[in-house]
Amino acid sequence: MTVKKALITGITGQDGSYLAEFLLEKGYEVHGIKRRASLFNTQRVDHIYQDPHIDNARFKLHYGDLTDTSNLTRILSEVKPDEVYNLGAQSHVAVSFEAPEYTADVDGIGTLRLLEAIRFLGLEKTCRFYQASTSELYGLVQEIPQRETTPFHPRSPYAVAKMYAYWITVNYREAYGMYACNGILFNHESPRRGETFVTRKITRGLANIAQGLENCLYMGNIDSLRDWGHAKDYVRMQWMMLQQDAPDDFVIATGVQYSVREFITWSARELGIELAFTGSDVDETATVVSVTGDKAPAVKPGDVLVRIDPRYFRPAEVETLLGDPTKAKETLGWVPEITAQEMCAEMVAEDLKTAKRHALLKAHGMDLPVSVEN
Ligand code: NDP
Ligand code: GDR
Repeated sequence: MTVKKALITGITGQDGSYLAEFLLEKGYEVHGIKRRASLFNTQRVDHIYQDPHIDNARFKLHYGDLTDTSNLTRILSEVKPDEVYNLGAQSHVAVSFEAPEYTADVDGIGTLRLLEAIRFLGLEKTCRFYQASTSELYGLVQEIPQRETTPFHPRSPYAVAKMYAYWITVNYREAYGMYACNGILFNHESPRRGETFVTRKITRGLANIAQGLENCLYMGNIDSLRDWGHAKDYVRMQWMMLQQDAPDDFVIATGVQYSVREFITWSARELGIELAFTGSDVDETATVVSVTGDKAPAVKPGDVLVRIDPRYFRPAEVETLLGDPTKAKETLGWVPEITAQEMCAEMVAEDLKTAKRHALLKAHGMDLPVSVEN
């Protein structure tokens, strides 16, 4: 039996790591592109690393970058993958306002570079292509809930770059008959979520506060509404999209929406902390009403755990996102298995373990710096 080969850009990211695990379990040979960094950046995939010196290693990393055409072409010509998952991106919306040109280069033109390299190498009829599209395309929403037919109105340099990537993927499908799909994924999170995205910032920040490592969590727009799913559920869907008879684009979402404020409330409750929100706009705060159990020894009633810092407001905000995953359910039989609350509990539990380790070291005079840049 021939082993299928997959190439994942962004393999060191949240989704890339879960997708690599998933594909290895399915028997694939998994190749990933990692960026050169001055420190190790493979923490999310270290547990599935296979020594390349052993026979039949099925997990291989290649140095590369979505800004480097010749590098992408060489890797594709060496690997000749059956499936390419383009997950690599400057994926932070707020950062895209600070680095718009780089974001456009990586997230927009990077997608073109990959597609064109596939075509240039004559792989367009054999290689299936998945593009990590996003609910941010809907931006200023034209319809609630958002589905595949809802018009786009991107609200950030990130979303505009991703809009180019969306359409160039459709274009290569129509122009060259490529099997190319867009997954329009709504927010999905996990304990492996980057520390500066809102859910992880909250679970990690509150766990640190619970253990006395930080004092206060500074947030942006906590009225913002999102449709949050679990990354594990969503990477399964990325693979399913490439196993159909014909390529198509799908919204992947849970169909349920919550506010950032609700996510803060759930996270605090996982730590035994009950919060009361008072004030409004930049003066809104969350104060501790009660603490039960032993998960938050450093917190007491009356402490202010959350404040607003306008630094985290965005020049243009996406206030509300809610997806309609009907097409994915009906066509692919996909339903998410993990709820937002279950995911929140898992994230808090993982961040609490780390915070406890840090607190223990601190108690023994081995004070490790806790990065709070967010
Ligand atoms: P992450 O930010 O966790 O991972 C991004 C990955 O892209 C990392 O491996 C990163 O490498 C890599 N990368 C960044 N810049 C480059 C570059 N110039 N060349 C090559 N690789 C690069 O994102 P997620 O895993 O959360 O998301 C995966 C994809 O899905 C992204 O494209 C994102 O925009 C999109 N998306 C995500 C959603 C979500 O809610 N998570 C929802 C919808 C879409 P390094 O580790 O070195 O930084
Ligand atoms: P988003 O995710 O912009 O939706 O993009 P993020 O978690 O960054 O923000 C969600 C919402 O929370 C609000 N918010 C804050 N966000 C951050 N990061 N930090 C804060 O302090 C804060 N306070 C409030 C934001 O304003 C926003 O409304 C993510 C990324 O994964 C994209 O790559 C992906 O395409 C989309 O999800 C779908």
